[in-house]
Amino acid sequence: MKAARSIRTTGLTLVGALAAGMAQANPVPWQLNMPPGVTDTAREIYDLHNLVMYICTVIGVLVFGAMIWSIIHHRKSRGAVAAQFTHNTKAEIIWTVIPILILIVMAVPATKTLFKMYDTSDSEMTVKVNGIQWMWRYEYVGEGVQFLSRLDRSSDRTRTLDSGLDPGKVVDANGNNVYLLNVDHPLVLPVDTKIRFLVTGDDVIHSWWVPEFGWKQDAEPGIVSENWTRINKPGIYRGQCTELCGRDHGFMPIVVKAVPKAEFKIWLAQQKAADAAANTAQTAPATPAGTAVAQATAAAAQALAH
Ligand SMILES: [Cu+2]
Repeated sequence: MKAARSIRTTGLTLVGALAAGMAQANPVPWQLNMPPGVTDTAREIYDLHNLVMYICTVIGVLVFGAMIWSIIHHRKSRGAVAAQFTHNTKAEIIWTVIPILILIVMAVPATKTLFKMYDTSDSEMTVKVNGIQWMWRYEYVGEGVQFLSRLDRSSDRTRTLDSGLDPGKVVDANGNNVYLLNVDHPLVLPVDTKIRFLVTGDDVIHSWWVPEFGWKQDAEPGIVSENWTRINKPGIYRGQCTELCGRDHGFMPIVVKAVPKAEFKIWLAQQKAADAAANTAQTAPATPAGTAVAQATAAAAQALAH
């Protein structure tokens, strides 16, 4: 009874979340199926998955139905006598041709989607993703902006042996548990933009995976792999490294913050200004003039931030 109620409540929560069009990638208890995703690619994969699932269900019902019916109706206690023939050409042709047709029906849309997934032409921007033991480096190619993205300090403190801290208490602003799923610097990306990713590894093979985008890409040292995405909805999307890459493999999550285009431009300008200010502060001599330059740059960064 209690379980039934909890399933019902969870179901309602899930329906509510879907109805609100919530772009939150956090898992929900009793969640079924893959996430429909927030990119066209993810949506197509989701639909393909459902199509194949329906076909499998129909085949399963027919095959098991015929088996169960035969077992019951032709059982020995009813006096059934087994037929003695060994070959039936007509039956063999049918059970060869029908599966081939079913496979073709499934392969056509799947291949179309695959071709689309590998087509990185007409990308509007490029992000280089570099897997490092055990963090990610993101570089906005041509913009001069790059940074490291590491496990957030709260998860890191909690996961330390004998920390005595409760993983259940590592939550985001909305109270969702983000233990081992949060980073210090998320990858900020614009929505409605075709973004090409160049994915590589610094030391060992890692794999960059955000389920809501519908694909994952191995990050291999010495090889630059391509992929792309176009995010349709602003939101926070979480992922993980999915290649066993060493001791702290489980501690290199991925967080993508998708924002409207205008907001992204402001963010990028802020990053550039902040980098410039940091460089000036580092290289400028400790003279009143140098300090003035640093202050002016910092002021410019501030102005851009508001
Ligand atoms: Cu890794």
